[in-house]
Amino acid sequence: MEREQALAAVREQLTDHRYQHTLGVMGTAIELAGKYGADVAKAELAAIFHDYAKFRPKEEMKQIIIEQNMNRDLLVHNEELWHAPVGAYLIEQEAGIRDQEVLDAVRFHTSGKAGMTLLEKVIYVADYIEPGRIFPGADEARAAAGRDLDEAMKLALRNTITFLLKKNQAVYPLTIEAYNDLVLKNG
Ligand code: DGI
Ligand code: FE
Ligand code: FE
Ligand code: FE
Repeated sequence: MEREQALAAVREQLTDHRYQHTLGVMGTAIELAGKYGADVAKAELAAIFHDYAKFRPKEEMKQIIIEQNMNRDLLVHNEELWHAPVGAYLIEQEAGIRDQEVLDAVRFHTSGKAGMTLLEKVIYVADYIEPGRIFPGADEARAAAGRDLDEAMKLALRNTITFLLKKNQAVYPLTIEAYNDLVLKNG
């Protein structure tokens, strides 16, 4: 799919603010893919579609999780997690995206997981460091992304987990597994 067509499809689904975020993720993902040797076209497509389901009604997402036999654990965790796997499903259904690597990059962009592919890491990190992200820790992760993609992943995961713990929220198992995987492999 061409960039303009993909952006038009996504724009209808998002608020202006979230669309601007998506443009930021697209630019950052293209940069990271070029730097680390991921497929730039796939990174662009996954970035454009990564938040496609962000504003779907909670009930619709819940129904898709049940009907498509996604991990039932999702339902007891924060619904912020749902738009990633539901998005992967909907962009195949509604936008005809068939590339499994692209679909997985969307599927795991919020939780992460152990053993992420280069493309999945590019999207996860781009989502965290795109220029519109101004939360504490974003600059540190940005600097790390210039040196080492795994280091940036680890920082983003650590900050996300710390943020959840401070808010007394549960941490989704895949997020912990993503973090442990990087620490056990790279220290
Ligand atoms: O959709 P975005 O805002 O661009 O970013 P995202 O898809 O990374 O979603 C971030 C939100 O998801 C943020 O509010 C924290 C939440 N989140 C990420 N990992 C976990 C999580 N929430 C819970 N409860 N558990 C997690 O492991
Ligand atoms: Fe998201
Ligand atoms: Fe994220
Ligand atoms: Fe996002």
